[in-house]
Amino acid sequence: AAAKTTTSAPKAVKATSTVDKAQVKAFKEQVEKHLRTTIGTSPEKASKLAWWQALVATVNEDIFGRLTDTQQTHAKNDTRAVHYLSAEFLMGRLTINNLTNLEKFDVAREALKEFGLDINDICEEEPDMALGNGGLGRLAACFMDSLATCNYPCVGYGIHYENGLFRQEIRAGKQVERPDSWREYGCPWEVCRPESVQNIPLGGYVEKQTAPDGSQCSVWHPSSMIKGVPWDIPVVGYRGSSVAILRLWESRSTEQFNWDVFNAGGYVDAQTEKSLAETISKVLYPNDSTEAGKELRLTQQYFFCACSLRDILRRYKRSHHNDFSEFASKIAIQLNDTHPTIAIPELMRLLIDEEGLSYEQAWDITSKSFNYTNHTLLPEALEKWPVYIFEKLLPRHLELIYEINFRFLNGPVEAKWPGNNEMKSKLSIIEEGEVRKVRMANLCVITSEHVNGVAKIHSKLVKEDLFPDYAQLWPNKFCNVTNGVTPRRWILSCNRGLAELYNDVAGKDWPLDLDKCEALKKYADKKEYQDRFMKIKHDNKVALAKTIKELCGVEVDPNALFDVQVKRLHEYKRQHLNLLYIMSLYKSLLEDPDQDIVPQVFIFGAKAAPAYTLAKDIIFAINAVGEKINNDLRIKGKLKVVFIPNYRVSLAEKIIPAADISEQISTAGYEASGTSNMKFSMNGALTLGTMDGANIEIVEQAGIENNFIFGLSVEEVQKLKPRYNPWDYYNADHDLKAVVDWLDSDFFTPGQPGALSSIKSSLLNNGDPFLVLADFASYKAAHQRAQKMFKDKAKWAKAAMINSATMGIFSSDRSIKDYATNIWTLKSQLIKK
Ligand code: OX2
Repeated sequence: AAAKTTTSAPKAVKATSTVDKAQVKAFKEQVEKHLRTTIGTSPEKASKLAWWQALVATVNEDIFGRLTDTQQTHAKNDTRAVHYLSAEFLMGRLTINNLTNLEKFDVAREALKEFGLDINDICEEEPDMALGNGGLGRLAACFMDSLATCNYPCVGYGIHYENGLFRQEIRAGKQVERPDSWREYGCPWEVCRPESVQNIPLGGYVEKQTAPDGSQCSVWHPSSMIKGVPWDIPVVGYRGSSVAILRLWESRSTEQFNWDVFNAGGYVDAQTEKSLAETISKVLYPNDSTEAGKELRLTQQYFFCACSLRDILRRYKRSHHNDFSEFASKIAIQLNDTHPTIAIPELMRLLIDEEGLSYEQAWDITSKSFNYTNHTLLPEALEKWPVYIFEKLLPRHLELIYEINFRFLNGPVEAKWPGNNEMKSKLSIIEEGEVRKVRMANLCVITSEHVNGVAKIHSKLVKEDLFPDYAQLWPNKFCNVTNGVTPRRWILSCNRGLAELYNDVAGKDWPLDLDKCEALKKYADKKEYQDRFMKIKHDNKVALAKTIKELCGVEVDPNALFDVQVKRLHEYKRQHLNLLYIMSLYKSLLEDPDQDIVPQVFIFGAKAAPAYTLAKDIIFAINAVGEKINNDLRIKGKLKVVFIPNYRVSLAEKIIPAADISEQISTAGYEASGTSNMKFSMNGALTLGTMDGANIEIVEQAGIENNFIFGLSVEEVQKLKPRYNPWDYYNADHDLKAVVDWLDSDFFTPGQPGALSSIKSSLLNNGDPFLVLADFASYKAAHQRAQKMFKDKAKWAKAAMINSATMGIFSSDRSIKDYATNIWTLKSQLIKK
């Protein structure tokens, strides 16, 4: 029956939500109280920053009560808990998310309105907590939200970087990196916990001692001590269920001043020592999917793992004293990629050297406690640390790694492949060569109970291509947990219009059970619902157009198709494939300015690792091409290209709800999962993408007919790669040749011929491993299909609605429940108030 004729069917027309007046009044009073007594100002004088601080103080009153309840319940029940170790947590802003999860957003908005303030405007004062690079760090943040929401006992452990990911400025089209001091004026969400400070040894040497019974033991004499200071950030679950803790470690010197040096007149030297210790948590390494390979980076990793493990042990011993027999049944540790691998030998060391357990007992506990998530197959991302760095920083850990390796090679490997030295050297934790190296991923696989990839296809490749020999030894160790994203941040908080639509068609519980959104599917053919859905999209596009005007100075038309690619800049993600297509579209418009094409806005956002020259060249090229196109009157505004500087979580929240097309165009087999692909689909964008990562599972849900799939499959890529000759494609396709050659001219860079040549060269010389030219023709065809569909408004609306409605499985609640059931054997705990 049509929605109109059925009385029980929800209305497609927007309902106005009502907010309880008494609650608004109470909230208003609380904010004013904090403004006066916490911040020390008044409504008449307060700056926006002060208002924001007062708002946070108000929210914190709620949060800390619930935090205490959560911790008391867990302590009383002595629950098993998961400890999520991650070098990155990309939290973004917390205010709107916390208000949303406490179901106080509407109340807060109305309360601030009565002071004449716009809540969104006030919340713009909050700096992003950008303690991560991209997908891996944001995944950890979504997981914290889901762990709290689903009431799983947990702690997130990471590094309290003084500087998060650099702030990107674009000057004359080029990326310039600036420091990001996100807590320069303090962060009101975090609480320092001096009572849980840890001291971490570093450097020095190992002394062999012989015990009275003749057995050998090792004594580590470290050369320095670093203090680890914990900062806690509470993470509120949806509807305030439980409050999880994210504990981030800051490094400090153990002595404020080295008094001996100071007294001897060495004031400056004393300060140097202090600043060396503080360097450890100073800055996040800005590499995404590439290892840094720097001594300081290993020190960072060890520092936060050592602090976290002591914290875990301290808490365990509070209820179990020195009896470690229950350790593995109480503690699960998840390694978010190989960055925290050093926690493995550190736990061994703590159990053997400090708690007096035997090697066998320690190994039994350690190998039952750890699990490892792999996030990439890129060889340049697989961490390998030179043995000489270990000798210098962590000599005792190196000794333990050798021992683990020796027992592994002479145990399981020898049993399976007797006398096979080739297999031993392949599976060894140590890579032989001019510089001997420790392969961190091997140590993870050997130790962990479970090893998982992050999307079906990726997990298959992890098992079959990356670790095939380990999979023969332990076939059941390998599993899949497809990534997910939190619908609280990625729909409810960032797309209020869509959230209301779902409230109307699916009831109010969809943020806790995203499968409920499927209810929208049955209205996907109904004009009034299509209109409402596309009106929401249009409003979001109007808002984004305003942001683009502010940030890029470019006028864009909200009626145009918004085609978006936002993610870290990397050759495998192929922003340059997108650019080649834009150039070919521009070229065809120049040849025939009157052709009937859909007006399009191509939107980019991307940071490049500062040392990744080609990635920076691609940013420059996008800006140069955009500059030319946006100012070319001949094409009558049919095409716009914008590069939004300093892409980050808070920008994603504005961009994603406004996208019509989501560009997910990695070379098949390279993007482990992708997570923005899920956010885009949830918000009603159609995916223009390859059969890679989670795109495959997205299309499985939403239907291939509602998306634009193109390009070589994983198998085709694997087959083509060894014989790929880019010149064949270049010579065979006129249009392609013309745009590639355009890069050599000074057409886009007047007076600077060759300024974009590095891109051409990367595509043609040395055989481009990302096969950009091989996918060009099919990419172009996909765009043509998209344009055609966009002209059919009803068809597009239906496809967009189906995409949004079918993303239930990509809620990070589902991912976390998969981890809890299949990997952690963890039960949720209802919190008593
Ligand atoms: C990213 C992967 O590149 C991305 O595909 C995935 O969605 C994300 O992790 C979360 O799993 N650094 N970042 C990643 O891997 C590494 C290493």
